[in-house]
Amino acid sequence: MQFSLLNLIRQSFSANQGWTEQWRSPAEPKPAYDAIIIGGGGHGLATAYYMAAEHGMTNIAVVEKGWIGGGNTGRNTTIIRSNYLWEESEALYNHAMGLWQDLSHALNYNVMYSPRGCMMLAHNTHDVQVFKRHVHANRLFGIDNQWLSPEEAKDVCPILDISKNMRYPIVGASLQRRGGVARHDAVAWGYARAASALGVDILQKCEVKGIRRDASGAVSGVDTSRGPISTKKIGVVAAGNTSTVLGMAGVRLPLESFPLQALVSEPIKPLMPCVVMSNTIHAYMSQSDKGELVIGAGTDAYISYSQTGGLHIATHTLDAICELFPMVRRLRMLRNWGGIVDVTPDRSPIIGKTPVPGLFINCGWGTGGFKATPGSGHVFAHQVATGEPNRISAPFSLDRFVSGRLIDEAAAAAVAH
Ligand code: FAD
Ligand code: PYC
Repeated sequence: MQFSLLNLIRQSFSANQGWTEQWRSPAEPKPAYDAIIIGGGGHGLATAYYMAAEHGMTNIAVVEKGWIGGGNTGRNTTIIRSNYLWEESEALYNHAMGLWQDLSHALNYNVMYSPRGCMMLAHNTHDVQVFKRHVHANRLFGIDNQWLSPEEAKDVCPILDISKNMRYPIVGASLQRRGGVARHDAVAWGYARAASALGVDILQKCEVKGIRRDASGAVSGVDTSRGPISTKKIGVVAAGNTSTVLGMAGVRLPLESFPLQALVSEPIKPLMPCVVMSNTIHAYMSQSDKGELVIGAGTDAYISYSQTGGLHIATHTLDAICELFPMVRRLRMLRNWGGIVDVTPDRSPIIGKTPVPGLFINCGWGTGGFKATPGSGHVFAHQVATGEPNRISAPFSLDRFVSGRLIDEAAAAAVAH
């Protein structure tokens, strides 16, 4: 091969894209699978991977209406943390945090997990009380989290403005040092390649349009845009579309859908060493390895299936960002986009059985499911493979909305719910 800069670039590009060479969607779905997972986002692909890797189920398929990672997995701002309040959530998100540590090795794919620290800013007495409560609850559970004065927060993130004459002065912050970010689409690709290597079929451009049931009412297959597929087990992991898919089996869920949006700036040299989030003013920011500042906004205030979101929400967020970090005021924004998040009444996910035998759900992650991807896939794989929840996922069953044992994490994400 001719040695030239162009060839080197080509080689390195094809090396980065190696996943396309190493797994392929089969030309046709098989007529029958032992189980299918609806939704080829990170959660669905992780579920399939763990079903194959840990439960020996390899005659399974992930059925995706678009392309893998094209939903919220490829649209989120990749913040990873486990500083939730209640023990059920601490167990779930910290299980994910544990899996993130070694995920690149486990998948043999660099998901670029970067534990650079996740800071949550307090702007008033209420924030201080809430975040200190989280710090104490987390430490009791064995999760790292610490309280910082404004000066200590600025030591960690020097571009923070901690002057006292701001509209929303910073009066303290919590910091989870193991929190951080990862490369979102690499997570989808890594799970896809590893699952495929174990025999899992990944069917892209294959939309599920109906759920078939046998005479006893149990699931017997799905109708898709590429034809019918028989199966006795279905796991639905279709964020933003869960109610539509479950509606195909006559199941109604306590979910509402909202657009959540994000934007990135033009790339600049490294200036942001950690993730900084503000619940109170609905803004958060980190810096990607490409140099772009990754900025997130709140949800729209009304239910919608739009994958954009209101412009005023992004504008408000940028006002807040400019106040928190005055030195970024002159930056231009490159792109903005939105995703549709499914939100439950207690802002915790639903993982488990449905009233239809053989039909399982994993949904309601709202604005915060990316960080959970490995843990969510791991516990849901156990649910679909064995038919029963494990110790970590059991509290998140659908029947908590009947029993009243809610897991109220309404203050869990630093964005408006
Ligand atoms: P998705 O990636 O959306 O996958 C679901 C898939 O199901 C889609 O690919 C879709 O095409 C497919 N599907 C739907 N219907 C059908 C059908 N009928 N047939 C076949 N396939 C179907 N979380 C964090 O933890 N940290 C963050 O910083 C963060 N930031 C966010 C920022 C934004 C702007 C958004 C929108 C979300 C953010 N989240 C964040 C939330 C996070 O992105 C989601 O909770 C998580 O990615 C959900 O993953 P998933 O695999 O369940 O969903
Ligand atoms: O859950 O950490 C989170 C989050 C940040 C932005 C959106 N969700």
